[in-house]
Amino acid sequence: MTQPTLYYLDARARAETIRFILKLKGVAFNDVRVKEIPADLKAKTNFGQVPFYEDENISLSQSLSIESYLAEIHGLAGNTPVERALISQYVHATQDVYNPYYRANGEEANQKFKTEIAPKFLTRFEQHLKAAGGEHFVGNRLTHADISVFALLDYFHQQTHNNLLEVLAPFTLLQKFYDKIASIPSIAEHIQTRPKTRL
Ligand SMILES: N[C@@H](CCC(=O)N[C@@H](CS)C(=O)NCC(=O)O)C(=O)O
Repeated sequence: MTQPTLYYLDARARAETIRFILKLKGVAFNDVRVKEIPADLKAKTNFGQVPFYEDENISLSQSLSIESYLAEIHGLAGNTPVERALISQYVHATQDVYNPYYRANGEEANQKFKTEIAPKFLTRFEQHLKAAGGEHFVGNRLTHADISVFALLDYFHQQTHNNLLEVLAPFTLLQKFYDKIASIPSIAEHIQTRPKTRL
């Protein structure tokens, strides 16, 4: 069996949840990181963008589609339509946090992100986690929703140049949730050994 290949920039950003899922499940993969997307890679992706994922069954673009596909084949998807819908809701909500951050251009936009946008979503994430029992967002086991929110919190942890960690300070339940998943050996090892990148 050939190893899957994930193509992305040399960054965490839109690829890190995919990497976390693969690492969590012990799937060996080629983690191809490019500085710029070369023309031959652009041509073979489905929309000219990365992340782009290939295995023996599929060539897939769109980060959330790749995550959902991997969640499905590695037992992190929901068991029922309701679970699947709730997982999708949390996964999409993370994008409503990342996207304004990626687009924040200048100090004013950055401050708005840190004082309004991020706290608004983190408050809701924490409330939902508490209502669900404090361990998992959906059901009573680890799912794609947990890995997705975990990856978002991890992103905040790594944005040291912008001190995003301070934004997480009031959210003690989310911090506990982060620490628990970060201590899973395969996840901890990935965090320790992955390339240190700005984004
Ligand atoms: N919605 C897409 C967005 C992908 C995306 O914007 N990728 C950027 C890198 S982060 C890219 O490939 N940009 C090059 C381009 O669009 O030409 C996803 O989530 O995968």
